Amino acid sequence: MTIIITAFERSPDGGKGLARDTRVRWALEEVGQPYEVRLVSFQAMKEPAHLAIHPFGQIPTFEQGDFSLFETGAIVFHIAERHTGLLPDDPYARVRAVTWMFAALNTVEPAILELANTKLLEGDKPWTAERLPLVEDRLRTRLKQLSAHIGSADWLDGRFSAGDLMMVSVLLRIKSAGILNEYPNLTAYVARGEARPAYKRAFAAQLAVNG
Ligand code: GTB
Repeated sequence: MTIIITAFERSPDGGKGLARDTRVRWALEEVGQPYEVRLVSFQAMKEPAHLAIHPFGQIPTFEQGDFSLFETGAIVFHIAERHTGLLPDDPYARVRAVTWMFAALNTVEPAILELANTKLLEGDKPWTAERLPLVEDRLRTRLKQLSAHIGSADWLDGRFSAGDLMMVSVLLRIKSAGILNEYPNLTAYVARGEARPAYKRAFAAQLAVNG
């Protein structure tokens, strides 16, 4: 049964690959599963047909026949569970990889989103000049901890896993912000993710739509 994902009809990032369909495309490319994409407008995302598969009216979604999913964590986990290549066989290594997926989404991504929101949504507010350094320092705390964990390793826990896919995807959001460059091993970690052939195919596919 064909896998269909949804993505922005036109991503506001103009093809930088920062919208969250890229991580789903990447996961599908890693496990060698073909997929189709249904492009949706901002308006269509809020209409009943889309709300039936995504209660919050967002992208991406995943459909296969009658089955549908939303939330990139759940989608990437489902892909990784059903196909080989993204989760180790050893049950303990497997749950550690899943732990890193949660860590990416629950511990690192919120600090990155807080910075993005402070700059993009509150940049013109009178308190932003005072608040921004606090938000940046909270993110630095997380990046420093992550950097200490990775050290000189290539990946978070042995071989590349869905945990790395999610962590690299999350960190890509701050690649151009400068703050990531304060942690050279994290910059190198993100570059290793971007160098994977599966990532390159995913990036090219979204660029073909948004570039
Ligand atoms: N927790 C959900 C998940 O992981 O699936 C979050 C999904 C989400 O935020 N989707 C966004 C969306 O549909 C697109 S990815 N937004 C439309 C809406 O809420 O109405 C977030 C995103 C958007 C744009 C950029 N960009 O332009 O750089 C980057 C990331």
